[in-house]
Amino acid sequence: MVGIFSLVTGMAGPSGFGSATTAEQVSEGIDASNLTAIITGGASGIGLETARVLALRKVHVIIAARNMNSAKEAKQLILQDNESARVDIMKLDLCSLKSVRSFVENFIALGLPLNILINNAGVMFCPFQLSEDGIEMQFATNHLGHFLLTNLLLDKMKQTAKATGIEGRIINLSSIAHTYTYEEGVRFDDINDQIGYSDKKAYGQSKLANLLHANELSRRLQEEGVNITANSVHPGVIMTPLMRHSSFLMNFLKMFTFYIWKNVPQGAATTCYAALHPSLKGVTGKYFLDCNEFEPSALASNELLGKKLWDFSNKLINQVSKE
Ligand SMILES: NC(=O)c1ccc[n+]([C@@H]2O[C@H](COP(=O)([O-])OP(=O)(O)OC[C@H]3O[C@@H](n4cnc5c(N)ncnc54)[C@H](OP(=O)(O)O)[C@@H]3O)[C@@H](O)[C@H]2O)c1
Ligand SMILES: *C1O[C@H](CO)[C@@H](O)[C@H](O)[C@H]1NC(C)=O
Ligand SMILES: *[C@@H]1O[C@H](CO)[C@@H](O)[C@H](O)[C@H]1NC(C)=O
Ligand SMILES: *[C@@H]1O[C@H](CO)[C@@H](O)[C@H](O)[C@H]1NC(C)=O
Ligand SMILES: *[C@@H]1O[C@H](CO)[C@@H](O)[C@H](O)[C@H]1NC(C)=O
Repeated sequence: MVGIFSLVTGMAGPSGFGSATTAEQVSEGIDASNLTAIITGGASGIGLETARVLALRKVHVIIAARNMNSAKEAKQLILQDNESARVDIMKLDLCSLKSVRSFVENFIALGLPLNILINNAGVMFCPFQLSEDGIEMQFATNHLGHFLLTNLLLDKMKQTAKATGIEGRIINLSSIAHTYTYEEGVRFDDINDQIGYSDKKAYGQSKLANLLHANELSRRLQEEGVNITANSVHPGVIMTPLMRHSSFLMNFLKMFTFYIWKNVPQGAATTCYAALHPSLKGVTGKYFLDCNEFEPSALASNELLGKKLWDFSNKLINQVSKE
């Protein structure tokens, strides 16, 4: 209830920020000129605003996008503010494990450090569809592609954290929708079942997977004693191209729930808070909403489920790679 109250009123929470805070406000005064960040899906919506504000704080930003034309436009837009801003664009299609692997090869070849990874790209409520690897599209894009991407970039992030003494940060764009999933949380035995497919629950399942993944990764990194944190965020409810499969429903809902909707600069705030704010030093395995820590669902906090998802994801990737 407190959550809803502060969401509607924009009242700040314990962090000093709230639902009305923008990405620029949350990162004000931060000099991040020593940091390099990858933002998946950084060519539109919340990801683009995140890229713009990180670049404003002098981060070297890599926009990883599947559509290189929108990525070029995104870069132009950021350069309009400051033509010396450090922005690069690279091709990444998260629903293809092959594309994930070649993105990582190309990135490693640049010889850049990597401090921040923002797993932001996503699709929502699409009709049943299989990825080129034969995996249900929302799970493949929102979770599995990011799972492989994160694992392949982890060594680079560890090297960077060690060499620079600067904490690495991994941020997963989850969603409040993680609470609306299939009964068992993740349908390990029926991940590709078309008959029982629900476009809404499959989205919730993929967003639950994002949370479980960040939590399990956080545990593993702590165990290893690595200076990298992994957290999840719910950005708020924001009208973006994400709603393309549900624009009628969303515009209808918005008429009654306009008071909980955010604009894009507000939508990118929690991501930028998790990526840059000094008060989150050492904080890991947490879930943030409106720039404040929040309790996720019981399923999302279930360690066994997190471990099971980790093994399941690895098995899927190995299967695809053998075919
Ligand atoms: N907006 C909300 O209310 C809301 C609420 C909760 C959580 N979120 C989460 O926030 C994140 C960003 O969403 P958004 O609202 O900013 O939506 P958006 O504008 O549609 O951004 C998503 C980005 O992901 C990219 N993408 C989709 N599939 C991809 C793939 N296979 N490979 C590479 N990139 C891909 C899209 O590129 P294309 O343009 O090529 O499709 C787009 O740039 C998502 O993870 C979403 O689940 C959003
Ligand atoms: C979330 O983070 C984990 C690493 O913690 C990654 O493997 C997982 O797939 C990510 N998903 C997204 C899109 O946030
Ligand atoms: C960036 O790194 C240089 C060299 O290590 C250091 O002198 C400088 O203080 C750092 N800048 C910030 C803002 O941390
Ligand atoms: C423009 O960006 C560069 C690189 O991040 C930075 O060094 C410079 O201070 C920025 N200029 C302004 C006016 O912010
Ligand atoms: C980890 O990173 C933080 C923040 O950058 C830094 O203050 C701390 O000294 C680092 N710890 C180690 C063990 O390198």
